Amino acid sequence: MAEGENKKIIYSAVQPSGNLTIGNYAGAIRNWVRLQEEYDCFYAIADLHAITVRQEPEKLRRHTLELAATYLACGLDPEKCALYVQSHVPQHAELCWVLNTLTYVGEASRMTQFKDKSAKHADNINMGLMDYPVLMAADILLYLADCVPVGVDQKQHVELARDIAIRFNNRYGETFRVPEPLIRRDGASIRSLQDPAKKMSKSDENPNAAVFLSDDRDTVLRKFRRAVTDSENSIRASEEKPGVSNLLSIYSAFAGCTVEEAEKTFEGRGYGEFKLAVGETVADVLAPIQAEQKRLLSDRRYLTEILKGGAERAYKASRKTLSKVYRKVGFFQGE
Ligand code: ATP
Ligand code: LTN
Repeated sequence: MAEGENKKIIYSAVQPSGNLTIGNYAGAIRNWVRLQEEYDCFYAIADLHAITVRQEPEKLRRHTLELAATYLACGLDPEKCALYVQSHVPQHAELCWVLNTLTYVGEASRMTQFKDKSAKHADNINMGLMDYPVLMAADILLYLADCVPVGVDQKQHVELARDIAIRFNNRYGETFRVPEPLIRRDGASIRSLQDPAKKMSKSDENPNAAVFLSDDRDTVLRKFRRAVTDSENSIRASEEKPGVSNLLSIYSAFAGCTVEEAEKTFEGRGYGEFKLAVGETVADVLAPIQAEQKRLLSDRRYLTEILKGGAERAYKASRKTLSKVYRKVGFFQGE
């Protein structure tokens, strides 16, 4: 990038809704670490989003601090990016309100995640669940983000954020930048180890479906040993082999190679050996992250300071956008 040229802005977040899975790592955080070297990055802990499904207050608080420690342990550097808790910056909820008036109930109710979560939490289809992508649009647009690194499952939400930005700009004049989703070819959609038709999710009821960043080596190896494959005994990626394809993409994300290279590595080998190798590769990456996370969690004062500093940066960056929005929509802001 040429000297003096403004750096691109990156925005992303994860909900503190439980232990992170290797899907969150491969699809999101791993990429954030790379991006912080070159861009202005804002990475939030999306607690406002998390309460759209029921959370126990004490657990939510604990998961928030654990997620902050995970961010740092995965290599995010608070000098290079703003790491903060979404609810510490009131502009998110404020902009969301304005954007709600530009979003149609029809389009929000057509979102895949809304339909999935409504089915899963049929006793709690609350307004927040439907508003979820609008709050996400507010997150992204507040910082005038150029790119949003996420897994495939969030692409539709980023597209809605784009539509809302364009709609606002058309109605009130150029205000928001129209963001692009940034989705990696590999690792962007890690599937459940028990049912590869589903994405690996931190809130799956089946404990063997997901590998958590906090799982110890034996647990990781056991979960991979039990992973669903097929009866063919041939290690190649293909639509008819969702279990094996998933293991190959996990391996490629954690070993730092392409799926084609992974196929070559395991050519002619048996499933047992393959699963063990995938498990070992994942466990090797997780071990130093776990050690660092544990160390960080024993220093809550430090974590609190980092989050405070991140929130101050985020506050400053987003305040300008919000007051511009308030002016554009016609809110009186004093003579
Ligand atoms: P929940 O189960 O509580 O809905 P989740 O596991 O789906 O949570 P999120 O907090 O919604 O996790 O997602 C955080 C980030 O991780 C997003 O960028 C999302 O796209 C990415 N992500 C989540 N699951 C996967 C997956 N299985 N493969 C790749 N990326 C994923
Ligand atoms: N909904 C996202 C988390 C999230 C997010 C965002 C991601 C909240 N706000 C803004 C990107 C940009 C998820 O991954 N479930």
